[in-house]
Amino acid sequence: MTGLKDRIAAELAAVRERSLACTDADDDVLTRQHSSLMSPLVWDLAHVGNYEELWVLREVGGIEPLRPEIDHLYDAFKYPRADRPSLPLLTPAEARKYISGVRGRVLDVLDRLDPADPDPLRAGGFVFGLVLQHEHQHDETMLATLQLSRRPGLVRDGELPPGGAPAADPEVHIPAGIFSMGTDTVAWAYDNERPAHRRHLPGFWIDRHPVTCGAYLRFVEDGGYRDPRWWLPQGWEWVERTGVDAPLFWTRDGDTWWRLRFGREEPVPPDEPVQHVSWYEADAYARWAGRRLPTEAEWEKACGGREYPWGDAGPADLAYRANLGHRAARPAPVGAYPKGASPYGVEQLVGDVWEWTDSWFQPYPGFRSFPYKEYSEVFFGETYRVLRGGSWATHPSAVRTTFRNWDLPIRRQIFAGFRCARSED
Ligand code: AVJ
Ligand code: FE
Repeated sequence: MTGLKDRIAAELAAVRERSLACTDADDDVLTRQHSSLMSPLVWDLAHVGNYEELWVLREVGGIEPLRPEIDHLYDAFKYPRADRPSLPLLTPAEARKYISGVRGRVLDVLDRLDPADPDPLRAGGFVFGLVLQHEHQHDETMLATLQLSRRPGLVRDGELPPGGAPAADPEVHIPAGIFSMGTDTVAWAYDNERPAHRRHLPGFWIDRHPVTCGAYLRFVEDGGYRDPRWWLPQGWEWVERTGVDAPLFWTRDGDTWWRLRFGREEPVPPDEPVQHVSWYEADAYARWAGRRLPTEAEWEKACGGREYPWGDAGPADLAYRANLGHRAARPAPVGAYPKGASPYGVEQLVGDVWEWTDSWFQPYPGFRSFPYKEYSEVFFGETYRVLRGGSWATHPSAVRTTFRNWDLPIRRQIFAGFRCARSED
């Protein structure tokens, strides 16, 4: 079991390197509120350390609070994001010192861990998986904040494989039948992914690839944002109230469409999955196209029942399987990952863009909150829509085919797109 501890230690080091890279900026950039939707970056930085302190040091390690007076500042439920810049937050230097102090003690707790301990926080190193995934999720949130800040230069941007030729059959048929949804066996899966349960689905068709910017542009140019036929009533109300007429960060200049990406203007790339669309936009596009969004059950069935669409093997050969882990700062063109296809031949399910589904974020039958209600349970209901599959910004340890993300149907700053589905005739 030393293999597991070594892996955890390496992953903890890697995620911290990533968080520090996302916050390698002047104090002014870190303490300013770039958008009322987001926290100042320095809040996310100290919050991940505080979360690690609460769960690893206090809960598992039995260690006394290091700085009990700051807990309330980093409780995500205490103050709305818009109010966080006026709180007496740790400065960037204090935050870095605090989180590294926490981390040193966390490594001591890891050293003493017995992964065979049946306590559910300790078994298989669960609590370390919890804090690792939490920090990666906040790193993705920080990237969304940086994108909203419209600042150039802060974000790593590498090469991606080229796209493929247009698919001969752009839709894939998934036959009717029972499949197993969710998991009992993935060690670090969240409570909302559990328990595994059987579901029957009628046969359906699902897009081989996510919807591209080029396809989405046809909806825009066909007057999709001016025609209430395509929109649910609340979606149409949102269009009228906000005046949106294209994905977030898109602008038109004569006949050319541009998109702003981390402070740089670029022509909208026709073959890239569209991102920065709300659930309402995804839903309206699907209706315009004579289709619908897949349910999350359909999306998960299309993955073929493995931890990643291409198999259960970890992300060792990820570079040619999926665009995850912030290799570049954008989705890859469609067709870039034939080796990442699911057994059904559905591509780019994991990575590139989070995919909106038709489903509300609801508990699975037999759900039990663990280790705390505020991770999943307080969000269940008909308020949040489920997203699946992770984006280019998602780390492979923080996504899998059973992973469930959720957000309000108006949200567009996340790296979210979609694919379409349709029922059998
Ligand atoms: C699962 C991405 C919706 O960011 O609100 C971070 C993850 N939970 N800290 C969020 C999370 C607690 C969560 N999402
Ligand atoms: Fe958090």
